[in-house]
Amino acid sequence: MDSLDSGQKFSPRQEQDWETFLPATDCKRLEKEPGRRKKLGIVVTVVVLAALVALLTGLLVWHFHLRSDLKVKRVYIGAMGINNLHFQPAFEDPSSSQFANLALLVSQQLQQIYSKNSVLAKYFKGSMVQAFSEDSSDSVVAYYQSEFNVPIPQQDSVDQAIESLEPTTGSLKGGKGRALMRPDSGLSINSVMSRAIDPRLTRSFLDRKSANVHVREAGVVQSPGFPDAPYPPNTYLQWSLRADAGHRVRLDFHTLILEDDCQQDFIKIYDSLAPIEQRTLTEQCGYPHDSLSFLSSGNVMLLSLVTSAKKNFPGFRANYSQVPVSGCGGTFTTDRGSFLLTVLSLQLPSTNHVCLEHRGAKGKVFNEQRLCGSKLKNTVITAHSNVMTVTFHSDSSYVSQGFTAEYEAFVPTDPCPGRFQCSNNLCISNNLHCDGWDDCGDGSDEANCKCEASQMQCKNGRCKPKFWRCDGFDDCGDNTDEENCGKCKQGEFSCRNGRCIPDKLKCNGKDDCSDGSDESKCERSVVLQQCSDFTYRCRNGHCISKQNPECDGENDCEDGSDEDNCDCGMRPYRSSRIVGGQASWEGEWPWQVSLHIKGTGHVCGASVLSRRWLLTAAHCVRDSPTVRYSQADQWEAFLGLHMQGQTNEWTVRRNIKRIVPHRDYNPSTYDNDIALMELEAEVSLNQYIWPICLPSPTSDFPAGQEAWITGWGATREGGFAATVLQKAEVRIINGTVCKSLLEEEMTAGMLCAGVLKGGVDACQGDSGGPLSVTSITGRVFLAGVVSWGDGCGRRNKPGVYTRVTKYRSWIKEESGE
Ligand code: 4AZ
Repeated sequence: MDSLDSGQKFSPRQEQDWETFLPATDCKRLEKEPGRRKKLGIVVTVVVLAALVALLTGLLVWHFHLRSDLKVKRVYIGAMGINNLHFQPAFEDPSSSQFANLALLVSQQLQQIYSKNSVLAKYFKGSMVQAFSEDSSDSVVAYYQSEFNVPIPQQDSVDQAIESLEPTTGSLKGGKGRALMRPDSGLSINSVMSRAIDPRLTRSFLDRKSANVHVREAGVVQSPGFPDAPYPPNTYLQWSLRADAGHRVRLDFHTLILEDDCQQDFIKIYDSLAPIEQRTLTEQCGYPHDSLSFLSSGNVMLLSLVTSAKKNFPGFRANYSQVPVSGCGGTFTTDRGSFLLTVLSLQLPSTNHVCLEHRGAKGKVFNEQRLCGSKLKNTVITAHSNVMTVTFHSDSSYVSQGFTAEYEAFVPTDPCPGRFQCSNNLCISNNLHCDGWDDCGDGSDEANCKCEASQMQCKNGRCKPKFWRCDGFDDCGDNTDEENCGKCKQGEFSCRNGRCIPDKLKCNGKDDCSDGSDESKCERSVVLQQCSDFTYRCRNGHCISKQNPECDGENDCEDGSDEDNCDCGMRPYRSSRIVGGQASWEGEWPWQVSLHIKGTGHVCGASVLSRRWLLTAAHCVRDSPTVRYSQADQWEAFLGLHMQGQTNEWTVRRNIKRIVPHRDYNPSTYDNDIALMELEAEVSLNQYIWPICLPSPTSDFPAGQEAWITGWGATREGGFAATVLQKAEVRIINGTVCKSLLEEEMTAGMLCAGVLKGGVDACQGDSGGPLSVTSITGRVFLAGVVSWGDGCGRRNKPGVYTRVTKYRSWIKEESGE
C-alpha cells in the first residue's frame, strides 16, 4: 500500500509541468515569471557551487601531490654491526657515559653515511641510538632510529636510498673482517640494516613505555593488569629481553588473548633490540591456540604490544629464560636421534636453505637437495650411503623459526623394519596402514588396500566402513561412497520407505511414495493433500512441500504462518570451550548465554529464545550432592557476554524465575536432555542479545551439513575453561554412523555432530549451549543443545546434542515460544 500512495503524490507535479507548455494568457504568463527567475537563480547557484568544488579539489590535489615543499616525517629503524669494539656491560645502561659516548659516535657515523648519498643528505634530520647488544663474536650491535623530513613525492626514493645502504649478501660472506666503511669516527662497520618502521608503531596517540629485562633468572612477563583486568588502551609497550653472552633468550607463552584484528591490537617479537621488520619472529593477535615458543639467535629479543582504544582483552603472560648456545653442527653416529635448529631464515626461497648433502666414500657430493620455505613438514630425505651432511644457510634478511629433524639409520633392504613404508619414505606403525586415515601425509598408506568384510572399497583404493555408504558425506575423498545410493533405477526417485517412483513425480504435490518423502524436499511450495512426518505444517493445518520453509523470507503457507515470529537468528547490526575452536567476534553469537551458579561462576551455556526464555540442557539443572542446581535462585544468566569476568555496558545479568526441565529427562542415558529457564525480568533485544530461531519439527539437518558450536567450556579434555567465547565448525553426522562409533545408547532425541578426525568438539562447560545451523537465507537455527560425548575431541567420537526439532512442541507448550 505504501508504494501506491507515494505514486499518487507525484501526480500534481506532472500536471504543473504540463501547464508550462500550454498556451497561456498574459495574466498566466505573469504568474509564471517569478518561477522562471527562481529557476535561473538555481542554475546560477549550481554552476557557482560546481566551480567552487572543482577549485577546491584542484587545490587539494596540488597541496598533497604536487607541492614539493610539503614534507612528512619518515622514521627508519636499523641495526649497525661494529666490529672493532668489544661489548662492555656499561653499553646496556643508557645512563652510562660509555653508552652516551658510543651513541654519539654511531650518530656521527650515520650522519656521515647519509651525507654520502645525495637523496638522504638532503632530507636527514637526526638519529637516536636506542640500545646496544653484542653479537656472537663479542663485538657490538647498535640499534638506532633515523628521522628524515621528506617531500611527499620523494618518499619512495628515500626508502630505496636507505635500502641501498645495506651490504649485499655477497659482502657479508666475507664476515666480520670485511668493513663496510672506516670513517673518521674510528668505528669499523660491517653491516647496516634499516627499514621504514611499521606505521602501526608510530601512531601519535599511543602511550609509549619500555622495560629492560635480564632473563638470567627465569621469570614472567605479562601485559598490564593480566589476568584480572584488560590491558590498557592506546598503548605501545616494549620489553627488551637480554640474556648473558653465549646464551639465547627463550620466551614461552602461557596465555595470549588479544583482539582478533591485528590492525588494532597485536604483539610482535623481534630477533633484535629494535623493531626491524626483517627481524620479526612473529606477529600475533586474537587467540592463537598453537603453542607459542620463541628462541633468539643472539642474546637479545624484543617483545612489543600495541593496543587500540576499543576492545581490550586480558592480554598475555609469557615465561622467559635463557638457554646456552649449543654448538651448531656436529656428527651423529647413533642409529636414531633428532636435532633442532631455531631462528633461521626459511622464508626467502632463493637465498635461504637447508641443504642435505649426500657424500660418497671420497667426500664427493652426488646428491644435493635444498629445502626452504615453510612446507617442510613430513619431508623425508634418504641417503644411499651411510653419510649425510646437513648444512644450513641463513642470509642477513628475514628470520623465522627454523626446523627440527629426526634421523634414523636403516638397512637398505629393509628401510622400515616392522613398520609400513610410505611413498614419501616415512615409516609408520603397521596398524595405521589401511585404517581409513591418511597417516603418511601423501595418502600412500590408504591406497590399494584390501578391504575387510565390514569395509567398502573406494575407487581411490581406500577402505571405509560399509555403513558410511550413502550417508551424505564424502568419506572416500573421491565421493565413491556416495555414488549410486538409491536402489532405484536411473530416472527414479528413492523414497524413504524404499519404494521407487519416477523422478518426475517428485514435488508434484501428490504423495506418490506414500510416506510423503517425495514431497518433503521441494524447492517450490505446494499445498499437499496429506501431511506426513516430513512435511511442514502451517498454522491452518495445511502441509506444504517446501523443505525448511520457516523464516526464509517467502510466504509459503496460505496463512503466512511460516514467516511468523521470525525476529530471530540474525546478527542484527553486525559490522564487520570448545576444543579446536577459535575466539568469536563480539556480537557474533548474540543468542549465547552464560549460566552461572551465583558466587561460583560459569557452569553451562544456554540460548536466548525470546526476551524472557532461555533453552539449556536438563543435565545442567540436576542437583548434585553439594549444589542445588535445580533451584532457580541458585542461578544467574549473563546475556550479551563475550569474556568471562568482564561485563560491559551491553552485558545483562538476570536472575532466573523458573526452571522447566523435561519431565522425561533420563540422567543415565541423557535422553530428553533439555530444559527451559524463565528470566525474572525480560531483557531488551539489541546487537549483543538476540534470539536464535527454533526449527519446526520437520526441519531437516542432513548429515554433512555445517554447524557451529559455541561456548566458554574447556579447550581440551580435562583442561581449563575459555575466557573468550569460543566457536568451532563441525558437521552433522549420520545417526547410524554415530551409533556405531559411540558405545552408549543413542536415542531419537539425540543428534551427532563433530569432526571425526578429532580435535574439534564441545567439552565440559559448553553443555546447554547451542549447536547452530545457518539457513540459505543466512538465518541461524538451533539444531541442537550441547549434551554429552565420549571425552572431548577424540578421533571417531562425535559430540552428542539434544535434537531440538523433537522438542519443538514441548517448548511451545511449556513457554509459549
Ligand atoms: C560436558 O561435560 C561435556 N564432547 C559436553 C560435551 C561433550 C563432552 C562433555 C562432547 O559438559
